[in-house]
Amino acid sequence: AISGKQILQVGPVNPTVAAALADEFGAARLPDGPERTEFLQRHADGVRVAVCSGRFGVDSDLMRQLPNLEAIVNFGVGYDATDVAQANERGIPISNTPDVLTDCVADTALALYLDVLRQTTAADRFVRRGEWESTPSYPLATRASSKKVGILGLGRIGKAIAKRLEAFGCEIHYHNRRPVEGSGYTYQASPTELAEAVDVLVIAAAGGPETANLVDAAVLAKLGPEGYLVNIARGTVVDEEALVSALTEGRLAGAGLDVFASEPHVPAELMELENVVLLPHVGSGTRETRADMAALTLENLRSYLRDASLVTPVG
Ligand code: 8YV
Repeated sequence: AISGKQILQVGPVNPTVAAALADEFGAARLPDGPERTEFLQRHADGVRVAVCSGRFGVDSDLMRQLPNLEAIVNFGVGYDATDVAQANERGIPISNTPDVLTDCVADTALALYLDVLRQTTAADRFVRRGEWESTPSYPLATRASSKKVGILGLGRIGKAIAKRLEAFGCEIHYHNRRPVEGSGYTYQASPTELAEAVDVLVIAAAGGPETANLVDAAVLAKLGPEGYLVNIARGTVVDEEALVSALTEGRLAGAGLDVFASEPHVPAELMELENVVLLPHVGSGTRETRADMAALTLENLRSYLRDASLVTPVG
């Protein structure tokens, strides 16, 4: 049987998960900074299960230092901070938390979509600055209903976003590794073709090496000066430098961003722009969904400790 000390918490995790790891399992926590080396020298061989979250995964260096690692339990649906290739090579299964967060992440995408087109937070700032008193009307925004919207990555979250946008009368196009049978939406063969066909591009693709910089300068150019970008997936899917240039030079109408290339860093140029909505990676951030994600994370851990099976393994 696996004992508490053989479970390693990597990075900060959700408070419910952290409390269970410490109190129920007596798990160890990987220290940050200089103590990490000593900790690993002493304990690395004993680690059999790693629990991680968000941008603190089991990266290639750490995984190499854990020769007896058997499983990785990830809080969150995305696990791109973990070296999946090395895990696959070594036969180390990974679990994530799909489905339970789909609705909240899709809701966040819609919040960004509506905000960036209708300028709600920018208009709120206008009121708070007291400008309404002196300026009779706020500049006109862009219609959000009945737009052509492209979904990059028509998985669980992409479909939930598309379904919400259908209620706004939007025409849905998408690009995905493979066309999705029976979706009823228009498939575009590449991100460039998708961007060319739509008014708004919504990114819902998984992160990791396969999707890095999928939305590059060429894709943004096709979206054009009237086009908008919404990203609730991973910052790495977008060439962030190209995005910042397009926005600062007026080659894109606006962007709603929940994710960034190297969080929590947000490019300073974006802070100045009224047509950009910036969120601190809160896509799944509701009490209800985080509780469900915590429960599913712990279910995976308990299941692995019981019989070496994961409830929601990836891939
Ligand atoms: C984070 C997310 O995991 O599920 C994902 O992939 O990006 C989020 O839900 C969460 O913020 C914890 O870091």
